[in-house]
Amino acid sequence: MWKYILFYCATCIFVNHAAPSHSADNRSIEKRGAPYVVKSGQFDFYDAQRACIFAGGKLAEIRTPAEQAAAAALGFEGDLFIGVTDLNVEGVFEYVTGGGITYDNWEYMGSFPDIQDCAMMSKALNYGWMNGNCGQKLDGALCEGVPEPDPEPGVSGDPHMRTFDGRPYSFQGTCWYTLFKDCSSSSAFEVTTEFQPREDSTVEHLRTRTVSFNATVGGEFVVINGLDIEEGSDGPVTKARSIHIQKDDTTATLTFTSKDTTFTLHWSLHKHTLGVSITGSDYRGRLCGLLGDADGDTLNDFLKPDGRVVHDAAEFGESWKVESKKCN
Ligand SMILES: [Ca+2]
Ligand SMILES: [Ca+2]
Repeated sequence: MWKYILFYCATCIFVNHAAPSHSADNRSIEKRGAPYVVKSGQFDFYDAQRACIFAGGKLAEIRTPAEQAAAAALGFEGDLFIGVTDLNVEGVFEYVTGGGITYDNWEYMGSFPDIQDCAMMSKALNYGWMNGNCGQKLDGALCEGVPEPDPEPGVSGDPHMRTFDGRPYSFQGTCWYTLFKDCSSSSAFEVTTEFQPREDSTVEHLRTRTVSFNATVGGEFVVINGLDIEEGSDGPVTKARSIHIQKDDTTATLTFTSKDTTFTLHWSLHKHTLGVSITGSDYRGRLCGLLGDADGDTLNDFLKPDGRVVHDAAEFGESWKVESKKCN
């Protein structure tokens, strides 16, 4: 299973390697405010510890009033475990990774402190600390040191584009280009996108954005221009539809499946972003276009239609221009 997400924004396109979720920990909801991250979920203390470690950090070890204030500023709901316990020596609170605590903000030491050994931060106590049962399921974990997702969605400016294999590059084309297509002999599908200059674009400094895209699967096609959808086919559609579309006021999601692979395009008109996620392996190394070949190797991504791999982003980008299609 492999999965990628591509984003177009006003001036940028990038693909995020979204890791598939394998565990309940990883599926937890996240609320972020440096240096802390809330992992929401029905966690006991040990689940909470795992959730933070799984995310690349640890349970929050609050050491100063400023850190306490930063944690409280997250404004989370409910009660969250933090990295403070007296599991080792009753009555001696330590950070979970070691060392006696240098700061505390206890509001309540529990009704049975001898058997209550794990600290939580509670909204009901104005984010003061409460000593409680380690096995109790709370509302989540307060983690620290959790790295930012890489790359961050919504970054503007460079890089403008990122391939399926994660290569970032800048390319400001105008008109229609092949975003990705089936490059095997079956040529089962092709997705093209139209770029147009933004309002703030100048002759010296061309800045373009995606305004529409076209998915063709077999004889069937869908054009999404803004949020106007045009559908059609070359001939009578004798089988079930290949392309499925869901739309609301500002976004459209288009999916199609070929062999074992499902392609999902998330279009946001407001941000001019287009995300592409892929599940399946049959097209590994068999795609081509602006998003590269998706074989897992970043270095060979600038593959032109003539089969040559180049280093120049502009040369690569322009090689995928669809000359036969007229601009709007
Ligand atoms: Ca205790
Ligand atoms: Ca590649």
